[in-house]
Amino acid sequence: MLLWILLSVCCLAAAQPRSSSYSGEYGGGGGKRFSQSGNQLDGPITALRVRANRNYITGLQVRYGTTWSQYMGGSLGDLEEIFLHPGESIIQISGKYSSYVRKLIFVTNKGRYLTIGKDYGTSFNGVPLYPNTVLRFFSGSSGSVIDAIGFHWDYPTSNCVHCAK
Ligand code: MMA
Repeated sequence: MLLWILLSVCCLAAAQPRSSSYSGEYGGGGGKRFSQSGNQLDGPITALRVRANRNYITGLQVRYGTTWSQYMGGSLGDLEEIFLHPGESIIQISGKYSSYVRKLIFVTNKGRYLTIGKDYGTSFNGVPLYPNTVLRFFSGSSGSVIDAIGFHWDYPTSNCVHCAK
């Protein structure tokens, strides 16, 4: 009986469609590690602030729902702000890296391409493994620039799960 229960639980779990995947990490080994996993509770990604100077992606801040994450990186270069449209999600991030992140190209499910940074280094294409999944949060390492970056994909989330309704 116990074996039968265990077997059914295992088979049910195995039959669940998978949805989570990870792309990365792209960049070098410097900086301090960060993960925005907990920011998902504020809602889906709705805007980005990306800073770049003539060589590197120097800073990153991500808006989850209506709440901006902590700013990662340094103050060199210019800050660019990108707002997504309602229902728009990031479905691919390509770019270049060497010991640091050099270039990021955000591609959305509405066919927009948002590019920032320099064409130098090794190319990467970060895409989700499973259909209909989108960028849910970033992780990586930063110091005075963004040293490395990784992308976490899953089904789109709805709104803030811990805000008062
Ligand atoms: C800091 C430090 C390093 C990191 C660089 C670039 C200037 O040094 O955090 O570990 O590699 O910034 O982000």
